[in-house]
Amino acid sequence: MKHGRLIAAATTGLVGGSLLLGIPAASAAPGMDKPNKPGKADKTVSLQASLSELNFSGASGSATATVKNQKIENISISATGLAPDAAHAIHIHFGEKARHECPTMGRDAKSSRSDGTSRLSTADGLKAYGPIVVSLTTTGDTTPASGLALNRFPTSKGGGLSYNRSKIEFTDVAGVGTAKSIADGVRAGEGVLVVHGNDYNKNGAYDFEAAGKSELDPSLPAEGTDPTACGVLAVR
Ligand SMILES: [Cu+2]
Repeated sequence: MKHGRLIAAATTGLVGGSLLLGIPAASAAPGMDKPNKPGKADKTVSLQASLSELNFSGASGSATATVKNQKIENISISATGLAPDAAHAIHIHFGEKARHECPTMGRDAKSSRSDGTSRLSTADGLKAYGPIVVSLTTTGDTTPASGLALNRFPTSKGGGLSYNRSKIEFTDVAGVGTAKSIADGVRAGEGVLVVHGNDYNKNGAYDFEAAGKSELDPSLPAEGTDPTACGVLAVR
């Protein structure tokens, strides 16, 4: 009797082991070949960013996004303390070799205002956040090509801004990666949301007095393109 029990126990153990190892039990579980859960190709993540000031702007805010595969299903941003009644370029930045974080004035700011105050240009922050991969415009194109299309970015009303847009496709970006590699990075929490535009001398306009020309486009004032708030789009 004792011997028989041991054999039975050993046999049961083998059956259990084969199940754990994934050896097919298809005949015992018909219909289980399509599990009732998202497939590997269906990757949806929720991201959240807390926006903090750059360039001593006093701006702050938050953002949430849902990214499915290579598409931003929806992104919402709210911010306050921005240069009032001015256009604010907003981008998702990402670089394979970037630090995937917001720059700091102490570590990254290499530029100066006309009065000598340290300032962080968009280029100064590249090692931290990488190049533009998505332009969060209000209408039309959302690729990096629209990065400086200030007439299609949201305008702050009295310094406050809210933005919402759906169905934005990631695209291949030369020098950065494919749509898939960029989306993979952003879904992994490596994308950085950057809001631009500082009226440094608070004269009611982006002009050349306080900080000269933009390093991105000398026809634009640096006030219009320097970062003003930033947050990492972290996985919730
Ligand atoms: Cu940007």
